[in-house]
Amino acid sequence: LSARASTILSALDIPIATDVPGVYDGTWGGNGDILESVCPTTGEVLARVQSASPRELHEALDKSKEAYIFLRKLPTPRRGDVLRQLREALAAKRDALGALVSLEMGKIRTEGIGEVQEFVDICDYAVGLSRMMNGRVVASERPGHTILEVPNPLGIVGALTAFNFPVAVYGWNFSLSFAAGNATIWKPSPTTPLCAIAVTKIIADVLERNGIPGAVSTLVTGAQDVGEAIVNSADIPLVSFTGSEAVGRVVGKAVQSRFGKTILELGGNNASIIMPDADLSMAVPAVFFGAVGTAGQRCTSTRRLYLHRDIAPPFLDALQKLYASVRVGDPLVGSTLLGPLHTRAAVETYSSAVERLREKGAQVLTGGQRYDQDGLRQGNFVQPTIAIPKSVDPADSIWSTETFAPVLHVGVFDELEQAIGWNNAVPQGLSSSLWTRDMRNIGKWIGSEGSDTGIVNVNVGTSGAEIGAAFGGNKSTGWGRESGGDAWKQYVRWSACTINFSDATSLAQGVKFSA
Ligand code: UN1
Repeated sequence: LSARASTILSALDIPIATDVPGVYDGTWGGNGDILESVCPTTGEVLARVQSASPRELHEALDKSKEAYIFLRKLPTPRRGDVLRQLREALAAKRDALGALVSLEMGKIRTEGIGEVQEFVDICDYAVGLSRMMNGRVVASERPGHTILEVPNPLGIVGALTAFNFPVAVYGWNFSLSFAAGNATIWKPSPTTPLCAIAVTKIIADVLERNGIPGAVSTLVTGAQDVGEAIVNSADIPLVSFTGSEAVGRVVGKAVQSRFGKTILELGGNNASIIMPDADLSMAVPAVFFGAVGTAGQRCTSTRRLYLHRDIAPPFLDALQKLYASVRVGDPLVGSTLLGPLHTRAAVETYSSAVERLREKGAQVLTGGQRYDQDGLRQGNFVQPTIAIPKSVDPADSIWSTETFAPVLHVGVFDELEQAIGWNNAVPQGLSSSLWTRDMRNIGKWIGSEGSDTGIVNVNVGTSGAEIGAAFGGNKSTGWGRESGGDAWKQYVRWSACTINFSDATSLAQGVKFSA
């Protein structure tokens, strides 16, 4: 193993030069298939991870059930206290864990650390929530009666997470799920098992110190079969899935067919709209970050750019200058802005998307190739690309599908209504952003005639949401909401309890039923 990798793994107590156990339910194990964690920058195999066998999966579920029975009795503010300790433990490892994200996933240093910060932030949020996960008292129409709406834990929550946020998405789910009193079982992306193992070690340590069973945060690394077992398990009332629309459709149907609940965080196909009165010194760098940041591998990445005709030429000039200045290379190097795509397969997806754009007569302003010079050839590096398709036809797959790579599609409009129409005309509905100084445009944009996405920004790019707001999207993005807002309410079962404190019975709606 390279020194670059071994330093990072050692700092997080991940074994080097032996197979790494990838299953945790209070004890570590892994007798299933081997998953290889491959560094997207160098192509080196970072570790061989032992995934869950069917039997271990079964045991992990049993352990999770027992752990839930323990956790549901712990008062909610006490759970909050454990999350406060977890917050401290994560913050203490912020740099080391951030480096592992850069090493294994490929995002740049500041974004790797930022992702750990998201987990820290959501812990803080859940600590606060742990004193505020309140139900309601409802006025009853009957004398001497009271109605309570009571949140109770669900049981086991399954979290199936994606490669692009290998730490934070579990953080969003685990923090709220734990505060609500559930055990959580985590199947991470098969290509980022080390991040999951490192996070689980940190959580397990905090749980152990508090005498809480480790299986309240169970880890089962594995491939499709492990995911399917969670999706189909009647013991898991809520499945939170982050990934593609194609897989999300299968997960959604399967969970629905057994009357389970889902939180789906699927594709984004996010647009930024630039009005002629926008401050371009703010808008251009924001579009640059939205489209090129994380090498275009956020659900919230900017994929469509709609420019008002009056500012289109200067905007594109300024944007191309930024694209030309991008520093590409090892994401662990502090000055790098563009790391690799996560997998070889993603490079293929990128190349065929660019090919299709060319076939369809799009003008490729910049990019379109792999980087294959020395130092980059071993990794999955691709040039960030700006393309102007011949026309804006939202029905064309160029516009209607999400390509998880740094490809930005540009269209030119004359009226805001037209751009909002284009924004809304795609199947996905995650994030969108309008750049303007005119409050009339803002009113239109955030109102009933405006953007139909879950995240609707003004003078803020499409990506980089804070945890305080509910995160998620509408339409084929799946309607799920995670982290802030009312997201916690999905991690509980609600009981409407009518209690009669009086000495007489009475029926609702004044119904009489006596002989
Ligand atoms: C994702 O891409 O799945 O808004 C999550 C953002 C981040 C989270 C993205 N806070 O870009």
